Amino acid sequence: MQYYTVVGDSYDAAVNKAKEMYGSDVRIISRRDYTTRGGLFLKKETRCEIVCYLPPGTAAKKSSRKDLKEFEAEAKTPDPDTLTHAERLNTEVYREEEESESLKKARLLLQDNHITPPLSDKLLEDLPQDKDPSTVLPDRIVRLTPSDYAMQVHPRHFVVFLGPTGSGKTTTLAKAADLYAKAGKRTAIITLDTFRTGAYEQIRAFGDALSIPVLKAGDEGELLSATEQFSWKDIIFIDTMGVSPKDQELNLRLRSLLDVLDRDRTNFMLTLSASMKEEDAMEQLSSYQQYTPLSLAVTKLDETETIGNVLSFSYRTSIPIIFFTNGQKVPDDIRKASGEVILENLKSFGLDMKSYKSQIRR
Ligand SMILES: Nc1nc2c(ncn2[C@@H]2O[C@H](COP(=O)(O)OP(=O)(O)OP(=O)(O)O)[C@@H](O)[C@H]2O)c(=O)[nH]1
Ligand SMILES: [Mg+2]
Repeated sequence: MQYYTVVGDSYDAAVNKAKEMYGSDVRIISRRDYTTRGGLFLKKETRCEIVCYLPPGTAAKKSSRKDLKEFEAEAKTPDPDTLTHAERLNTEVYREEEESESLKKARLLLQDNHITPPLSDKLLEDLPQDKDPSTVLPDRIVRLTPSDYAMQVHPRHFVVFLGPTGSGKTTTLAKAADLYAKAGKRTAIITLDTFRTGAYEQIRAFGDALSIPVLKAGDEGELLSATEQFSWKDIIFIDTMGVSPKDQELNLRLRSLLDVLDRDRTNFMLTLSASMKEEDAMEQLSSYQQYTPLSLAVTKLDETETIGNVLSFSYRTSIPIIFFTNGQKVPDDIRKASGEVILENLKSFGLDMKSYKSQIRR
């Protein structure tokens, strides 16, 4: 396979240039940000170098003669598989030298927190060279993490908890229902999980303890009647069964049940464990894509060291996190998502949380 190196003033500029030169099918395999050396009369400038290739079977864009020259000049990157060990080391050493200390530190901090592209790329964009990244990045992370305060404060009439088995849907739903009840909203719970033994009893026990009414609905008719009984409530929380994407029959059942709800009045909340890898979260999202999840509940913060994977997922999908949960206790172990919770869960930044919290704007 042929690899091409393209340099631009920024990542976007390099990608656009690559597309212009080689066609829109180009795939990017790596990027490197660096600052030109500068000199007596030369300003230091930031550059982004990307290495890309065309997947087999895609035709390279037809180049004009002028493009061809540029193409030849730029297409100097060897196939990494053909490099000797010494050549690879050489390349890496060269790259190490080019990267500034602060960029290196910033990359390590993001890696430590499992923050991945495209969020990590955005965070590193135009990073000031004269400032310690551990003071610049936390603020950027908070700002770039999608949020939806309107949805958090005034949820839609139906809030449906979706997510993989055991991710914490039922417990989080009970905690959230209590949170809004305490804030003065009239809340109720309907469970669609009538298949699993003990599922209704579990949510019913939470409802009884929190004084929130619970109904179960095993078919469309029962769901309709339950929503009518609770129509005077402000928020109706709907619990679902964890469904494997492979279980087509159960997926169809869930789909036809949820079709009863008025979509415009429904917020589908995807519940994911904080320790879930980003790729697995993407897979979960694609299996629930038909419902267009509008928000995330991130559970089990207490069981993980870092939250970068879920922040990266939220950024990549533009789905805001509404809740974090941090323990098994119902209803206590829940936090509304906020800059503060994000900051508390970043590691290696050496943050003095108290003074930092007082500085942030949200
Ligand atoms: N440590 C910890 N455990 C949690 C948290 N949230 C939920 N759990 C536990 O995770 C387990 C599964 O929680 P459930 O709420 O039953 O999960 P679910 O998604 O409803 O599971 P299914 O209905 O079987 O799909 C229970 O033991 C919960 O106590 C959390 O924030 N931290
Ligand atoms: Mg459940």
